[in-house]
Amino acid sequence: MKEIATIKGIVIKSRSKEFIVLSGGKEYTCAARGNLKMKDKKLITGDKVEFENGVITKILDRTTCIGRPRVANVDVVNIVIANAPQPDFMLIDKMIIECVKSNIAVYITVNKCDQDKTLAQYVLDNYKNAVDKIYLVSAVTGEGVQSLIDDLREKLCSLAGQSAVGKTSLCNWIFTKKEAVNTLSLKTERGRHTTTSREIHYQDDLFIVDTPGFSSFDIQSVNSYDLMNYYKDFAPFNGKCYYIGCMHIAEPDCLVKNALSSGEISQDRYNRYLAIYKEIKEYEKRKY
Ligand SMILES: Nc1nc2c(ncn2[C@@H]2O[C@H](COP(=O)(O)OP(=O)(O)OP(=O)(O)O)[C@@H](O)[C@H]2O)c(=O)[nH]1
Ligand SMILES: [Mg+2]
Ligand SMILES: [Zn+2]
Repeated sequence: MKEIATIKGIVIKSRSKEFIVLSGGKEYTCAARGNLKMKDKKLITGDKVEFENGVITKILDRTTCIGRPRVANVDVVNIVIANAPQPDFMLIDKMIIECVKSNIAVYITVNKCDQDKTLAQYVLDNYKNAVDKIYLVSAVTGEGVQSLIDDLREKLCSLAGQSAVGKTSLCNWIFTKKEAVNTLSLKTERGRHTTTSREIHYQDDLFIVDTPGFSSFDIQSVNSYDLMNYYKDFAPFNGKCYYIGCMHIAEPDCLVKNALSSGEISQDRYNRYLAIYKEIKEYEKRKY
């Protein structure tokens, strides 16, 4: 009897009922065994799998997985922002919270720096202690992209962010050195070629997932009393305020609030912390 070899690989994209699995540098088109299509353990891009004869038989345990972008085993989430469309910093802060909570490294890449540099300065001033790395790039001129590439080697990186910030353009530049050609629709501020699926692009030791843009983010799984722990910029102060268990809200002698006046913590980031805290509190009130 002929033996069937089980091979391990990673799902790089899916289309309807087909999954493309990368293994040993080759791509295999596979179907999934019925029980791998159930809602709670549905196969997604980034999943490491076992397959045999074109059928995926097993999903290996995921190291990481956040709700948005929904990609498994990501090492780095790279939040892409641009001067247009205007950044939604509440959305960005929520993404950072979710990544820190899930132990995923988080970078911010300010794209379209060929157009404008004020956003770049804002991000450097307000996010230097909040995320792991910040890159200032242009997917049109290619400026700044090489240092991003150098930091992404041997990691699975998922791009994330609002529609039309240039995630696909950045991918195009990284993998083909060709600039983006599609134009921004003025009416919707969305690219005309808006991405609809999550796909891993790869070359040598670079693995980057292009994802569809989004404009809302759910952090209902975060507890209000844990929230401060997902702010890396608060880390030097957490647990050191006058009140044991200070959440840096209305408590007196709070080191985080003191750090606002010295500029060590960004006032804007802190204001959004209060707003997000309030949102979570309201959600918790409705729930219990
Ligand atoms: N000036 C300038 N325009 C850019 C740059 N990067 C992207 N664009 C333009 O921005 C628009 C949107 O780019 P996309 O790459 O489609 O954006 P996206 O983030 O993939 O959008 P979704 O797939 O909808 O999430 C296009 O018109 C691009 O040509 C850049 O660095 N500079
Ligand atoms: Mg896109
Ligand atoms: Zn405090």
